[in-house]
Amino acid sequence: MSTVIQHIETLLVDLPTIRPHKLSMTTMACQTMVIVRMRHSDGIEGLGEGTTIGGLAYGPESPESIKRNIDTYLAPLLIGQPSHNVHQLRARLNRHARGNMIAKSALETALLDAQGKRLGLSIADLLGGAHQQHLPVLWTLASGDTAKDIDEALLRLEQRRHCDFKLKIGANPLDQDVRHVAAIKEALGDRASVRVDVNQAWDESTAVRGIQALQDAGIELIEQPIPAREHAGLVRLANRFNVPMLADEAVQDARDGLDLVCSGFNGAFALKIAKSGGIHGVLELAHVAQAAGIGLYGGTLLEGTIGTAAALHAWATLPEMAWGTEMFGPLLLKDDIVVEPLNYTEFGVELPQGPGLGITLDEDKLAHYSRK
Ligand code: MUC
Ligand code: MG
Repeated sequence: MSTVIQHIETLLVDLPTIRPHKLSMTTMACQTMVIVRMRHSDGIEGLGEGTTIGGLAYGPESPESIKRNIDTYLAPLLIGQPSHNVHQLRARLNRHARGNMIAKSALETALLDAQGKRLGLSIADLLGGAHQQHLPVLWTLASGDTAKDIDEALLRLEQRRHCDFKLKIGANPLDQDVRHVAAIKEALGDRASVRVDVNQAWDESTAVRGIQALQDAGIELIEQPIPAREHAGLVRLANRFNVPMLADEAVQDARDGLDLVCSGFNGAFALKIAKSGGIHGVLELAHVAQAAGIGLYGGTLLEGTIGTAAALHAWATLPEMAWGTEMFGPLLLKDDIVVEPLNYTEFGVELPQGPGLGITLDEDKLAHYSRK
């Protein structure tokens, strides 16, 4: 008899951050992850994670909606189904449930983790094999204080942990943000690449002024300066400046990617498994980008170790990530719920080894941080 999906448990896990993390739409002091434990009839358990930023501040899914929608709608579509055919299960979820991409991503990770454990293969191997075992990882400076951010960057450089930095701006008046970014770039000089993420906070005319000043200050990449749906505006900005635009919220999946490419966008795409409903969806977007000559960036929604590991397996299968990755989520958290944390070393992170995700839960920590 073939193996079937028997039980799906979801847990809300709250982990404090090492410092306040300030974005244009929210300040985080804690990260809430939805952890999926999917049990199969052969006794194998697959793990997944669905995580967003700041409740409903970042996007239309909150941790609570991810959990509730998995429990109520998505899990019943999977229970009793054969475990092994991830493509069919993905299609089933997409046929019966719209949206909910983060929830679907968490479930797909759990399916792939279980299948990898079953076959004795890592997720990267299941996907055809890894091009790389070590991926570069950027750090986000977002304490809200210029001097603190400079100290943090210098420490990370000295530790050889990060040499690329992204600054979260857009919450303050433009001139203040530009002074903040320029001071950090000046302090770091050629030792580090400095990029900004505006998280949709500007209108187009503010963006024109802001990007000009940031380009003059030596900033290397401008992420999502204007609202996600303003594709035409993003294309205009990309064509107007030498400094490249990175589409993040504007590009959820392959269809968005194709639309941007066909509209003449010539910047780069931030990939996130959560935006695209999982590993297969995000790789579809990556392939559109590759065909169009668009540079890639491995993005995060500040997932913990399980979600970060899932993304690393996907990024490892890509021949090139022109802009590296920002898979630092676990480092922003004070503690972890896994036995062995990811190995951050030499300005990057090692791809976890072992079957599936290559990650084992720490049951005591999980129980401690799970919401009662
Ligand atoms: C985003 O929009 O890129 C990534 C790094 C970070 O600090 O926030 C996220 C979200
Ligand atoms: Mg972003």
